[in-house]
Amino acid sequence: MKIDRGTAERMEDADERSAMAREVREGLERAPKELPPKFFYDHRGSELFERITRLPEYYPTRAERRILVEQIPSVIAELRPRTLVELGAGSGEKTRLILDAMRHTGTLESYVPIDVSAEFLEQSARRLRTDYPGLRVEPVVGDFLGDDPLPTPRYRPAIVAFLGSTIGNLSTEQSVRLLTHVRESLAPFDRFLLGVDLRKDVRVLERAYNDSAGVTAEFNRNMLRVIDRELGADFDPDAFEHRAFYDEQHQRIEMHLVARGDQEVRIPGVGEFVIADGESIRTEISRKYDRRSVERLLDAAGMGMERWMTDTKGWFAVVTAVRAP
Ligand code: SAH
Ligand code: AVI
Repeated sequence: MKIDRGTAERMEDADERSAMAREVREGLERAPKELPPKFFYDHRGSELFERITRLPEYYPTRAERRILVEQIPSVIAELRPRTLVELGAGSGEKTRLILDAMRHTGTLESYVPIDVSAEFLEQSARRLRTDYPGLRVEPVVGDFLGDDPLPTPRYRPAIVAFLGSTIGNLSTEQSVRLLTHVRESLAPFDRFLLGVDLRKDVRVLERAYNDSAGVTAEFNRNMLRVIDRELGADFDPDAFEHRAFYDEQHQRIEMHLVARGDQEVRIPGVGEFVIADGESIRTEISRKYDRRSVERLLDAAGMGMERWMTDTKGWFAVVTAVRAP
């Protein structure tokens, strides 16, 4: 992970590209084919995600925001944190509710947003520096699934936040590994703040990933545009159909890109691939949780849940957790 005390920078382009080439090759050689969701997020992908958060069908952002508005002031008043570290920060819009509460208690000193979307991260960091004079904003461009430990908070107590149910986009192994890194970064008075989307009526879930304006479909196809640009591949994104459905057995949404007609794709330095008519590439899973499954996950990473906070419909939860003794 690359720490930049001032401006976010891209990783060395060559390193970044060869890591991407390896992951794309592995994913397309797998049966069924699968690509990691982090490849959605170039600047356009981050903007498309922001549009998703405002769609009438996509309830998670609004539900989480409501919980934070109502509950975060008391959490912050109790913990009096000086640093906020945030995984997959994105635009940092909801984060402002936490920063405002920290400013209100007079403890706000440092904010460390971590994200793969370099340009977008820097843009939101600039806005935050303007809006929170005196706040140290220290963005880190990088993959939170990498081997590096998470950045050490400059001032404690600290909160490490992972909002938006981005955890749901990870496999169980990836989640436990990442949360173990989170636990290792926590001191006894620090807290982990996690946002998770909850299980609910399948129709509500499926609508959220199949919006009528087609923004989620564009977000999904954006992954192929990113691979075309970064690796010189020749995917035709419009030759792939967006498909999203709820898998009851695994309690998760799956998002796929389904080939319309046989697709032959050349990726320089990676290989040539045929995606047959009707064959799909899985681009994302989005797990849905209940209280027990979150407790189990935290427990597996050596953390214990403290607070469980939900919206009135019980559609989303924000939890605080502490390092187990
Ligand atoms: N936290 C925001 C954004 C969620 S979108 C919210 O709740 O609205 C998911 C964010 O995680 C994006 O900004 C994306 O760029 C980032 N992201 C996805 N995979 C990542 C990875 N492996 N490492 C670092 N950031 C990642
Ligand atoms: C970022 N992540 C939690 C979103 C989700 O709901 O799984 C990404 C997303 N995919 C389609 N719509 C939104």
